[in-house]
Amino acid sequence: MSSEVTLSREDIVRLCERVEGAQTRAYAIPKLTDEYPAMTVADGYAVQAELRCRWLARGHRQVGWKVGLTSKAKMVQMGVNEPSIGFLTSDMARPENSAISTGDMVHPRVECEVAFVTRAPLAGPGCTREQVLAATDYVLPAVEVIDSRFSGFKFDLPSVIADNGSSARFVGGGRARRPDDIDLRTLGVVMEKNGEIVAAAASAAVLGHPAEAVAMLVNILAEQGETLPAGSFVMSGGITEAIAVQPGDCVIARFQELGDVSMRFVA
Ligand code: OOG
Ligand code: MG
Repeated sequence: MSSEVTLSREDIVRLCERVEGAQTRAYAIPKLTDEYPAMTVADGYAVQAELRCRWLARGHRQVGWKVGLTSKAKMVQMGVNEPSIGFLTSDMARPENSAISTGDMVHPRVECEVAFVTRAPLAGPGCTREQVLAATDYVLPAVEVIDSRFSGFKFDLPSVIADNGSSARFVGGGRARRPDDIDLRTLGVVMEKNGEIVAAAASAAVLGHPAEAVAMLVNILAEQGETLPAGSFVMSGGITEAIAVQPGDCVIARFQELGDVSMRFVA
């Protein structure tokens, strides 16, 4: 990590509790840098690590990780110029075609992503796209429902990292494929909301190739002294910009070669 931890242990715990309260009770908070303007990316990850410890201690099961802010569309939308990572737990998963409640989220948005499931462990530094592809069991289409806990969905990198990359829900579906059976750079993706196309892009939007984002994740994990175990579920980052949803909305993400993922939102 190019930055150092500057927050005290007390401040890390305090900020973790603030984020945790906003996540579990679904209310908006000001971005953390309003109070801690000198907060660094390393500070953001220190708060995220504390949050992860608490979720796991409470019995939540980690299923993998997500990479975010990997596409130009997302960086422009959020005003950030560097990717970030966050953890995913089993209770964030929702079945395909299900009704997802918005009452326990602040201001949910949906984005189309390619998800990877690994069959061999991966470790950085220096992890490459080729190593990721060799360790991948299959890829599948997914929709991430992100929910920044920050007012107006406005944040900077240290704040969004502390908020676990806005992770809230995710839905995998469609058709799982072996990574060497398809060209992961050129997959066309269309997001429909209530029958209308609201976003479209190609998978190369994610760092030229979604496996590149997974390699970057593994290298960020290495900086935190972690590896990516076999059997991990990894969301490689929004291909399109994120679209706001509300109760009554029906969303279908259509992926070339990988099929569709649908869900609807209820109060
Ligand atoms: C940060 C999370 C970004 C992605 O796929 O780019 C993300 C946010 O936009 O709230 O998940
Ligand atoms: Mg995402």
